[in-house]
Amino acid sequence: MSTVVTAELRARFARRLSELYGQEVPAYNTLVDVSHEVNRRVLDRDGRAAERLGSIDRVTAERHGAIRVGTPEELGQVARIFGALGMHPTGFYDLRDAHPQPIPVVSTAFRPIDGDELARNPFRVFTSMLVPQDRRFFDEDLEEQLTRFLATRRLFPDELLVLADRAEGEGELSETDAARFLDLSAAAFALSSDPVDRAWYTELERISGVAADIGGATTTHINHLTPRVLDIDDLYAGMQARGVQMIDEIQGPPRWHGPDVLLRQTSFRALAEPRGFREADGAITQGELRVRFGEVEARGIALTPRGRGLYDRLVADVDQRMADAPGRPRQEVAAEVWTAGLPDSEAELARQDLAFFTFSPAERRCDGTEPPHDLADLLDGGWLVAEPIVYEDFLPRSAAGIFASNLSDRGAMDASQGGAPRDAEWLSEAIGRPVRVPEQLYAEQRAESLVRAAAALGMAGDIVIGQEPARLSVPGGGTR
Ligand code: OOG
Ligand code: NI
Repeated sequence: MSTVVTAELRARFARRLSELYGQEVPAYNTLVDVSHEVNRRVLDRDGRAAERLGSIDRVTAERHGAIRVGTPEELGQVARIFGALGMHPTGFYDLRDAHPQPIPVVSTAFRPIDGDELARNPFRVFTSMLVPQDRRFFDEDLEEQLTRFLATRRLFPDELLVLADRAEGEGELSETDAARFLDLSAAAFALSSDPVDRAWYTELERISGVAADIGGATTTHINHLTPRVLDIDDLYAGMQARGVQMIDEIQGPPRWHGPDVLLRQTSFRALAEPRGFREADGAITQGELRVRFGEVEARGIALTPRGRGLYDRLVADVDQRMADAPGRPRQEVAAEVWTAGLPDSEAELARQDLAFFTFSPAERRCDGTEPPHDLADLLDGGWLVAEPIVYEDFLPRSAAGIFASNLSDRGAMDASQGGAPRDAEWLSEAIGRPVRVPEQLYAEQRAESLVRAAAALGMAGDIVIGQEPARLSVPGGGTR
């Protein structure tokens, strides 16, 4: 009897969610259509260069989703379901201190972590967990009510969790079990027809629309599914031309003449969807909620900690200029700041250790000289060729911006109160699984390629980047 291995199960799950979301939110299908048109156009225009950051097959199939849960127990169950799909918690994002709009959640992303798995299917899910213990958002009374409400609900049936554990343990499921797993998991992320308690939902909404979406109902749901495009500015214009109202700006780095780095994202506002409500007198009425939206993204090269430091300084510089002289579009100011501050070629990003690449020996270089040991010298001397490593993760500020753009008001927050401390270690412990550090994953991928390259060049000893032997993982990898 044939079986379904992890990568295939992940690909099927991604397709299944895509079908589901397309039925629930038809504007998503428009977004996917326009994305495909844009990608085809870029491929025609740029030829092979269009596939520099991923094959067209990978990019066309590529999606990320987002879900939101209420407690560490729920997040632990989510981790088991995604574990079955070869998706591991990666990165820690604290959106409670996000600028300019704090959101009462901490987040991680479940994703494949090795190159082969990413190439087979890179599906990832940005997953947020409410922090009812944070006094800046919730008082003691509301924390207690939320905790009680969340403790009584079950988001995922036992049968699903048992199948998930089997899939993760064995690395595969039988066709029958796989079909059942997909039915149950898709159902768990579909918009439920259970009525929402109006008074409870409204009370939470006063604090935060996100708190209401997470803690105001007995179920969870996928709240967006994001295709990847090769030209997000083209897509933005195309969606507006079709009459879809997009948020004001593209989040993340600006459009500029240099290489794409990190992640650029934009979205359209949540659409009204019919939902049942339970009124104070017990009557069930029909109403609507706006919680689910569409988002699209363009991915660039992953930055090293040094490159990320530079990126963060450029963002701060743009903020400062916008504050000093408001009125110009942010993207325009950012493009100027970028042009002045960031090297505009892959070669320079690699030489200055600002972005992550893998390296392989250049084809012909047999003039009898000894290769140097420093990476920049090896690149200058034409010993190595560099291939960019794609950024597979998220940006906290863009994430908070995406959340915020879909809230109808800013909610209430008392900054003078203490916030409950949360970090990657806390999260690892709470869900009983290691939360991977993205920069470490990229650094390992780079280091492996350098070890192979050094061997192929017959070098004794390591290739060094600046002063650091490449084998070391990044200093202060951080969890941003
Ligand atoms: C998640 C928002 C963040 C992204 O792509 O940065 C996100 C949410 O709305 O639950 O998905
Ligand atoms: Ni997203």
